[in-house]
Amino acid sequence: MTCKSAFAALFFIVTLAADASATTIRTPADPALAGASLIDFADQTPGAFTSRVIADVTFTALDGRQLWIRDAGADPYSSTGLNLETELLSSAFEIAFDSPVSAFGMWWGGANLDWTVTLFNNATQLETLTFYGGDPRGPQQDPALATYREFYGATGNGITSVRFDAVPGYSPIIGGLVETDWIKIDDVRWVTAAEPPTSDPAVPEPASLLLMGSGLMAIYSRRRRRQ
Ligand SMILES: [Ca+2]
Repeated sequence: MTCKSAFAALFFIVTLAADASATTIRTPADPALAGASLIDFADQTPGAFTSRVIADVTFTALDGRQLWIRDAGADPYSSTGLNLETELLSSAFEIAFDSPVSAFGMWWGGANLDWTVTLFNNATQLETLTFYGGDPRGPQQDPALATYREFYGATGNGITSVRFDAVPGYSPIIGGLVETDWIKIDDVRWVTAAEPPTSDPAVPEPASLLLMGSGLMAIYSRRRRRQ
């Protein structure tokens, strides 16, 4: 093993240990959401706002516009009673968690557009996903098959915030190009990430892998000196 390839292998092992990629969640029954905390907005004061803290979660409009909490009455979408809405007001917003989470999810109702969903661990971007709307050709391929009451969420390695950006697109329902989207979010669920284990010998941490790596390097250079 050359010095260079030893370093490459070590880098690969450390990267592998530190990274776990995100997956999309499509049902509140997903095992990743077992024991999740829940916000159903039922105890909230209705109204428009730019930022609001509920339990350990902060909801913020990011485009200088506003979000709503309100009850639009019986509808064919996903919400029950009070819920969070963008109502053509906001094309970008953020959900931030006080403590890193391993998974989150929510009812995602009435989306016409696709939304780009970016997961962050503080300033580090973890993953970018798409929550599909009903109108553009999303995974349903046929708008007639879109339910407009989807459940969407994701798992991730220590998610501290999630940014949602509407992807402008043609809406056959609205009959033109739309840049903002009226979505209704309810029953926001999240699971606080477990503290990383400190003394589990079965799962080597990046630090111990580094030590292991430097051991390999020591053996390598001793062998080299002998030659
Ligand atoms: Ca509700």
